[in-house]
Amino acid sequence: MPEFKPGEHPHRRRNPLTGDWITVSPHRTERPWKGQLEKPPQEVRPHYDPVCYLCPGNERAAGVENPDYDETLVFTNDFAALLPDTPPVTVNPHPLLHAETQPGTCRVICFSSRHDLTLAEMSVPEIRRVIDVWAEQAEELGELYRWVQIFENKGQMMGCSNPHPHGQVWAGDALPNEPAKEDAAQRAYLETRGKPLLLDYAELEASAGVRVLYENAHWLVVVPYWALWPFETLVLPRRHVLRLPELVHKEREALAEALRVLLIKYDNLFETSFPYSMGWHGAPTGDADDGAHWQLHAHYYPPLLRSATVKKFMVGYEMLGEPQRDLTAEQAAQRMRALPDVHYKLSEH
Ligand code: H2U
Ligand code: ZN
Repeated sequence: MPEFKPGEHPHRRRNPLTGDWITVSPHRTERPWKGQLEKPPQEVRPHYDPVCYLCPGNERAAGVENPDYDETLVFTNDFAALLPDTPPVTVNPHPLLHAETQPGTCRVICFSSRHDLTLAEMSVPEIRRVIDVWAEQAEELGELYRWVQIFENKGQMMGCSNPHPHGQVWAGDALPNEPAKEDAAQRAYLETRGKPLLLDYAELEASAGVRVLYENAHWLVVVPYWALWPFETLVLPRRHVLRLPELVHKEREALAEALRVLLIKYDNLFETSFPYSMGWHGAPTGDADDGAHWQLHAHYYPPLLRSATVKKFMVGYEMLGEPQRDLTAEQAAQRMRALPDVHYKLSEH
């Protein structure tokens, strides 16, 4: 038998946060560059769009008018998926039929009053402001609910309804599937190894270097070993932090720098406004334990594979078996590391 080469032989990698496996098929790696790839026309958006429901002063559904804000804006989603006045009930008439209600709330966060910006094109102080709002929301809603999910859906490809830079927060009393898996895995790791899983992982990645695409004194951005999306990344603090509100001033500044570089690299990859879903995971709030097995982190899940228009489909084997990728995490990290950290729109061609 030949010696195993992870860059050549099909193999499976295990996600220690969820226990899920992914198939890696590096021998199939896409012919790197099939000549010039067509770019989608660059969209030019106005600073203010009179029909945008997120722009300052405009009317939203239900006839509410947005204030004339100039930095960020937070409001309760007019079509919230979770509602606070839901009675707590479990229905379980048969082991096969099990449901429970979940009181909660949903909010929308505008990252900027400017309709034409994205986080990738915002300055460090402007991104820092968004981080502060995320932390405020995590703090405020964490006092009311067990799980506060801060996220951003960016781009039409991800089903985002409006290009105005914004994210969402959904908060509820249940621990959803993904954080529930991460909770169990991190708890078990701390019990057996005596250290938080993702703190150990950050140290491992920092010393290996091969999957790191950006680092500063407080943060590490990596393509995780077990990434399933081609250019998936994980943003990790270098010290033990349970939740966003705990981040101190210089950590928030450094995070704004890290996110800015990451998002610029993403846009530069295919010279397009890069679509993704991202979100923060931190210790649940109000559990009996202190959540010390948790480590704060952000996941970025971008769908693009080969160009501004070619996305990866999670279908077939991936729906029925398990996710599969061609490009290895190491190759993706190398590609991203090599990209400039000046936004393509600002650099001379
Ligand atoms: P996306 O990020 O997925 O496009 O969602 C934007 C949210 O804005 C969506 O959840 C809400 C939608 O319910 N929304 C309002 O709260 N008010 C409106 O007037 C339109 C959209
Ligand atoms: Zn707008």
